[in-house]
Amino acid sequence: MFWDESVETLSREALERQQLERLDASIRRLATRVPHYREALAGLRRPKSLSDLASYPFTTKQTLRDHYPFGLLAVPRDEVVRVHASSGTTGRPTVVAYTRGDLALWGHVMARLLTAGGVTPRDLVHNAYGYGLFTGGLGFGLGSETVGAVTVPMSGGNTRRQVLLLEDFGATVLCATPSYALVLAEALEQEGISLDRLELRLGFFGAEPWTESMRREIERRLGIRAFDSYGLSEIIGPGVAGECEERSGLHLFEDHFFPEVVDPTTGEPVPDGETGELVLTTLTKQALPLLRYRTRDRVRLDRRPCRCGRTSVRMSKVLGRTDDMLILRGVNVFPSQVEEALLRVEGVAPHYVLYVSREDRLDSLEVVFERAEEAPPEAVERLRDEARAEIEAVLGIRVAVRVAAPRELPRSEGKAIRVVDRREKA
Ligand code: DLL
Repeated sequence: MFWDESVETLSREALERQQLERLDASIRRLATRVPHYREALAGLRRPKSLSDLASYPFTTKQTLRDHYPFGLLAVPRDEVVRVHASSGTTGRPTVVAYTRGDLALWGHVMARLLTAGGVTPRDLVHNAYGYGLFTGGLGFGLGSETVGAVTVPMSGGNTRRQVLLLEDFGATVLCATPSYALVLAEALEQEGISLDRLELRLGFFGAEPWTESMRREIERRLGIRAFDSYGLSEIIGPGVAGECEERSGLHLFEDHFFPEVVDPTTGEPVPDGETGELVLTTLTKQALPLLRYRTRDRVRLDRRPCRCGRTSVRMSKVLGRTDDMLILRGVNVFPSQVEEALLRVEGVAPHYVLYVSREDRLDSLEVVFERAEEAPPEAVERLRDEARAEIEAVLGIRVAVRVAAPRELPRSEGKAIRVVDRREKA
């Protein structure tokens, strides 16, 4: 049940003592080894308590861009053994680096994450996260190997082959983006492979937002228990936080990644239980330690003990991004709200895209979703009206809705594109 009980059930006092020691060491490393931080930290005192962290400067994606590709390294280049990169929406990717020690740390936190969901050395892990510069594939692969499970490095794509091997190898665990998990479910249905021919029992999904309704859909169609996994390349990749068998929040591996939640506008800390932007400080990373990194992910934290026995803070699902929030005629719209509303409607398939446009200086939103099955025109109309009513009730604004045919919308092998914003940017 635990990968490393001694660290996972540490008392809060012991944990906080360890965090402060590690924070102090990490800040000293940054100030002596990284020119950017030497400048940013000049004149600041060493932290005496964890709350002192709030007086240190933030790091943002822009900081990483400004020092592209290797300007923030805290070790000599010859200690680096791996790089990854995350594709940004604009221009150059964000590059991150690992020492051998960082890879061992990554394997350790990923092993904790997989073990918390019930993976053991007897499992066969079908890893359909993309391998390459994206951190999903190699991160989950490393974790699965660290646990000692048989690891199948499928990567994304070639869906027919994936379903064949899922069955032939008798995979018990699936790792994929939630949107790709549904593509696999669809392919299994198309190939006529029924669930009793599979041995799948667990799934680890993340890298993109997904809702509880999506979880139920994946669980039903793949016959598994689905767990949410969170992480980001800048901090380590997947392995920052993950659900245990209680599935009441994601245990954040705070002995290595120190979390704060701040008001995204003012940068001021918000109390536990309130939603704000997650800010992470690495405590033990070597190649690329980061101080107060603004993730732009909106979450809540819960420090109450979990029934599983782990003492680490739990974070909510990612409730949206501070920057994917759409503002339509003054109304804040999160794609996840639309997803929740849509999936409440019988006959809607979990594939949808939000198109935002502006005509005569007025924003409009069109939601295109697929129907689950072929249906006569009257039924399609009914589905459209019902979906529109659900969405409008949640958002409080008028939306246009189009019902696409089954399998009409493009499928992604990695992260799904849910929003197409056609408004001209100022
Ligand atoms: O997506 C790391 C990862 C891979 C996590 C596989 C889980 C599974 P990046 O490509 O750097 O890294 O993207 C990081 O993805 O800031 C979130 O906005 C989003 N994200 C990651 N996990 C989740 C999740 C990987 N479980 C960005 N729910 C993050 C919602 C997620 N969003």
